[in-house]
Amino acid sequence: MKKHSVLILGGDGFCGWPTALRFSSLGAAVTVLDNGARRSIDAALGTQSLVPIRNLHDRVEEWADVSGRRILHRHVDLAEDYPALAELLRSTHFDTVLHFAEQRSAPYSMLSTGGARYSVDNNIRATHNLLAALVETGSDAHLIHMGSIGVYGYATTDLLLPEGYLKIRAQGADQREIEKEILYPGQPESIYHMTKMLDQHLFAFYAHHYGMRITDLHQGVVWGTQTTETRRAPGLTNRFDHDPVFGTVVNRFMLQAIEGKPLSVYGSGKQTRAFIHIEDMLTCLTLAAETAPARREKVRILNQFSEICSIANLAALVSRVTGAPISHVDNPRQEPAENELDVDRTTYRTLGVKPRRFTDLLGAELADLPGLLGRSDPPCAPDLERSA
Ligand code: USQ
Repeated sequence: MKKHSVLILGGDGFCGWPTALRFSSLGAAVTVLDNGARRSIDAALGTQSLVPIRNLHDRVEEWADVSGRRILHRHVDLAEDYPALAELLRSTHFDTVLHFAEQRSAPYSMLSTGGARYSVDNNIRATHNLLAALVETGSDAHLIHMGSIGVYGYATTDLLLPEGYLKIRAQGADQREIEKEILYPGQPESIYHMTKMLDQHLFAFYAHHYGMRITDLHQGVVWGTQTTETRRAPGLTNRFDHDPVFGTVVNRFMLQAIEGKPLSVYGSGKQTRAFIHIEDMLTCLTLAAETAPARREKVRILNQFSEICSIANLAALVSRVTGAPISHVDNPRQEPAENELDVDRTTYRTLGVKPRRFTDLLGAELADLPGLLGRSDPPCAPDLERSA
């Protein structure tokens, strides 16, 4: 990554911040843009990260003190401030642009029509402004986008969900059967996931018409909190979302277990999801950046996860390790009550990524949590489950 110039959009968030630190520690020149939306949504919802996090300026200063490496940062809203984005791309050459700058909570997009409209307005405009600005400024950066496995949808299909593209057979004009490859016709269960599906079509258009090099990562639910770099000083700590809107299931279960509360399994817990630990996400992102597709190649779509598990089995595992009781609560989400899930991860396997499983990592993560709690304000998790 030395001499590599990387722009990280949404670099103050749960995935973006540790990514900025990882690329910086690998020697890349890192610039972060963020509009602070995660922090302001927390304030509006009356919640906050379990461990208070420093503002972006202070975080970056702390990283400079600890590592001797400087991360440049700017407050820019991609959806609203196209000129600022275009100006940055015009004035600075980037080899890689990592795009995390989207509203990322499915429940937030289900809370109200306001949440749904914000998710579409923000995510689609941010992605399209980015693509347009890359073209307008003549940038040849490799764009890596954080997508989602939920783009495929959670209906049981009996298919091994492919890496983005589905081979189909159809009747040709001359009656002969022809084979084609199409973008997988996903059926997202939330407006949030729908925005990631719409992103895919924008990417396909820009790769086809402008030869842009694009990688779209269909990632599972990320769990864990700290990474090698965020552990280096308290001021670098990553955010830990624990509320029912932004807190994701594994981290919520771990915290509930540590606090002696029952694990909140929604419905039967037969919903099945793909998961990846945050350190493994960083390994995958680094590999994705090192292996850009060629110009004029179709968008490269990679499924990024380590393990597939039902929520009930996940709860049983956390309960076995911690002794926490399990409670089945009414599911506040609109999602199938149960599903099966098989997902292809050939590319990362070929690139040598060894999936690490809950059984490998859960003990260490649970051991870390009391230390984090020691640094927290009393956790404030409003009971959004009822209103969600
Ligand atoms: N769930 C519970 N109890 C809880 C919280 C969640 O049973 O206390 C269940 C949900 O009903 C759902 C599953 O756990 O079936 C996963 O929920 P989640 O909140 O952990 O994750 P999700 O809403 O799917 O979204 C998260 C990220 C999103 C990312 C997605 C990857 O917030 O940004 O795109 O994971 S994926 O799910 O593979 O599409």
